[in-house]
Amino acid sequence: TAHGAATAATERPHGAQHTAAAFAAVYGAAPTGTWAAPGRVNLIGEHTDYNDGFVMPFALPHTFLAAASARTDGVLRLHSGGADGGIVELRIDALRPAPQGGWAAYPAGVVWAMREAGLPVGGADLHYDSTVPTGAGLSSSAALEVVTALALNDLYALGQEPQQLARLAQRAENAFVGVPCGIMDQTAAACCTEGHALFLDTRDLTRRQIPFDLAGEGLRLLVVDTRVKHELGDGAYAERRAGCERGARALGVRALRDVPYAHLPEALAGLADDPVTRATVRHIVTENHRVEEVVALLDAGRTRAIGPLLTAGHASLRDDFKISCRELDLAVDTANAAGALGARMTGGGFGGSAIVLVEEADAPAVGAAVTGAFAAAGHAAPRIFEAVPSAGAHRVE
Ligand code: GAF
Repeated sequence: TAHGAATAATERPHGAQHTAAAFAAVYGAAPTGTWAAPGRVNLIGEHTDYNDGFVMPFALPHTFLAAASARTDGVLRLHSGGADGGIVELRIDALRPAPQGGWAAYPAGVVWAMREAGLPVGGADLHYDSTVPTGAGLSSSAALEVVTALALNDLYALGQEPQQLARLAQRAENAFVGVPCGIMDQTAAACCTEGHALFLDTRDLTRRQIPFDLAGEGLRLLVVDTRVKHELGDGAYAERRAGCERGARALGVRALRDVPYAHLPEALAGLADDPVTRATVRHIVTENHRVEEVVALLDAGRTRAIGPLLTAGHASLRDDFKISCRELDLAVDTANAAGALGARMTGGGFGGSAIVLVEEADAPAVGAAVTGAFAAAGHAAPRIFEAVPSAGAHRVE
């Protein structure tokens, strides 16, 4: 199928050997090792992770690769195969959090967060290659942070568990880069396992790997990258986050996770004079409930039955949380009309990607319908590929 070909073409254009060879060309010696961390899609549980709620991402086969060696002089050198501008050279004792542009802030922030945590990390040379689409809502930033954290963890024998590396990566993004994200994306990059979705409670960080063998069940999960660029740093994300905190305060709870689904009608009645906060609360409480319903269905082996919950989640993000856009709505509506089992936007919103659950036999027609609808509406062609639940961060060589 067309999307199958797209997957094959984008998954591994480089590979670890290419990345190690590129490192040697840039720095003049072979690297000590090469590490990988994946992008993700979120199956269900959107904007719940900063409300102490539930999420269920899985890892994509698309990864950030880092070839790396330690240095003894406290210098950090960063080079990316995908970015212009040569080597970025920094002194690790001079790293300071500041709103800063550019890709190098993410790995530099990880080194800063490790030093802040008192970990004995030193300098390093790193070269990166990536097959994770950027700005597509597929967590390329978290993949970059986590692959850096894992490489340094191994090079300096820091002894951090994957979830601790995810925490350090989130701290880098929150405090150094200045994006107020939750813990979902970094945990997905660090902790996902092949063939599973990761059910994560973001309050206590307990997690469960839920078997999610789409191919084995004759299903496909398509990613539709709308190519509408989303930007987490643009203020809308922080605004939604503040709205959730306002809701929790108004309801007298620590976080919106503490509003039981069964008490939603009373909670909403108490917010009758504030329609924006009311809709915000309704999204978070119903979304947490949808995650629990999806988990119950997957545990019962009823994968096809999650489709309507995905679509309901999209409606909630569109109508209550107000973070969808025309292209995402078109992808979801067209896919469903063409016979998908369910579809929703995934990730932070305002662009990026949608996911579509579909019978294997219907995948080509559904993909073609979405492509056709985008052309008819005058939108740029979407990039459609298949998402196969893949491994979390690991050492490659
Ligand atoms: C972005 C953030 F980085 C995550 O923490 C999460 O809030 C997500 O948006 C929405 O579910 O990916």
